[in-house]
Amino acid sequence: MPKRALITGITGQDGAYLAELLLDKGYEVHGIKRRASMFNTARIDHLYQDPHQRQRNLVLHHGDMTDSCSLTRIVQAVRPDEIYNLAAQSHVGVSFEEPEYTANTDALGTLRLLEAIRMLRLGNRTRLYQASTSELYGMVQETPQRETTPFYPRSPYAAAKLYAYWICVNYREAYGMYACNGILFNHESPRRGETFVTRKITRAMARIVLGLQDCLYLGNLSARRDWGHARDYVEMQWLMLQQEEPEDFVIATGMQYSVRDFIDAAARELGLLLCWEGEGLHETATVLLSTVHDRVRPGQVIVRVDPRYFRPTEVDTLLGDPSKAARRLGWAPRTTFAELVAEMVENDLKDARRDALMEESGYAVYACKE
Ligand code: NDP
Ligand code: GDR
Repeated sequence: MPKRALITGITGQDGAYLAELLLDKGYEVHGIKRRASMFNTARIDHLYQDPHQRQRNLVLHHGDMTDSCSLTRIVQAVRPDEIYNLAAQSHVGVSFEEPEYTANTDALGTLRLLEAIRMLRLGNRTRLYQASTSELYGMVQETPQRETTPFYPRSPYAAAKLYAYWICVNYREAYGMYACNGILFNHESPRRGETFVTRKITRAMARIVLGLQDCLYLGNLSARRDWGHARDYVEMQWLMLQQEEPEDFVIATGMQYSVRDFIDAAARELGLLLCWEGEGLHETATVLLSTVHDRVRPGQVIVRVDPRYFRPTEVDTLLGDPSKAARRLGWAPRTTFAELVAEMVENDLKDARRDALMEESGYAVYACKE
């Protein structure tokens, strides 16, 4: 019998990479998608299997982390060997605007899953991976951050994820459940949501060089993050559940860059050299040299600051120490920062070229800007 996995958040960035990985490993994969007014499976459409086929190894179920009934029903029907709890309202900025919904989904949603496993007496069979986060460290108490570094959450998102972290530890200790926290630092990819800062940058800059957009507006340019590739990080999610004993692990690259560094790296990929001027709200990036794209002229301001993107409380700096994962799981990230930026830029340039072609052919293209 193939192993059976259930992925909450299968339609998200990590869910899509993890589904690919598990299918490659011969798993029967079940995923929870929520009802939306339009199709919301773009990231996994390439894995789609006709629900009318009898033999399928990818099955999607309607459910929601805010709805115990659906979660219990799905866990009961699937009886998974492994659950990967990736579903979340995962945007830190948005969590200040929707704090209650974020807590309901990210904190209580995790409790609902654990309770489903417990009530259905699946504790001996089902292993749970919880998508914990470097945001738990928030106002950092130690650098680099490791498994033992104290937490100090700085947003409703991080506070909700703190509850989820501890409820997993508690169910592990109280009921002997196999539940692990992966404390993952930021990880990105061409599948990253368009409103997270890396994707916002690569998408906007690709559109700028093709003349589809003039300027990119951002918040805190000095924030520093430890950015890895999502494809590398989902391997670690799987590896964690293959250990004899459940444990928590930090997953990171051990390298740190600022938002400004990310912009410069994306600019280089596009053949632009930028000049940074001004401070705070008045900081800008101007094109100094443009080697390949005639739509961008030297002197054009392509990055400005908009305070709308500042957060009431910010996480200024995060840098992970992945040495426990390296030692115990033999894990190391494969993709460098430069390779990550290059892959994201290439993907967004392809999309922007398609939009430019559509416009030239007389079709209106409406692209959302953050
Ligand atoms: P995404 O935002 O790309 O995906 C989130 C997924 O959760 C989507 O499938 C989304 O569905 C689903 N979802 C949201 N709310 C609900 C709900 N109420 N019920 C059911 N499903 C819901 O996140 P990532 O893939 O980037 O991250 C995966 C997990 O890892 C998240 O829990 C995130 O908080 C955590 N994490 C992410 C890091 C990162 O850098 N990417 C780092 C550390 C932790 P839909 O597609 O319909 O919106
Ligand atoms: P983060 O990612 O908050 O670290 O959470 P995000 O890309 O949103 O922000 C990173 C940093 O960039 C700054 N920033 C901006 N951010 C956004 N989104 N938009 C902007 O315009 C902008 N300008 C500057 C932010 O202030 C921040 O400092 C991500 C999510 O995936 C979480 O779910 C996950 O838990 C953590 O990573 C680890």
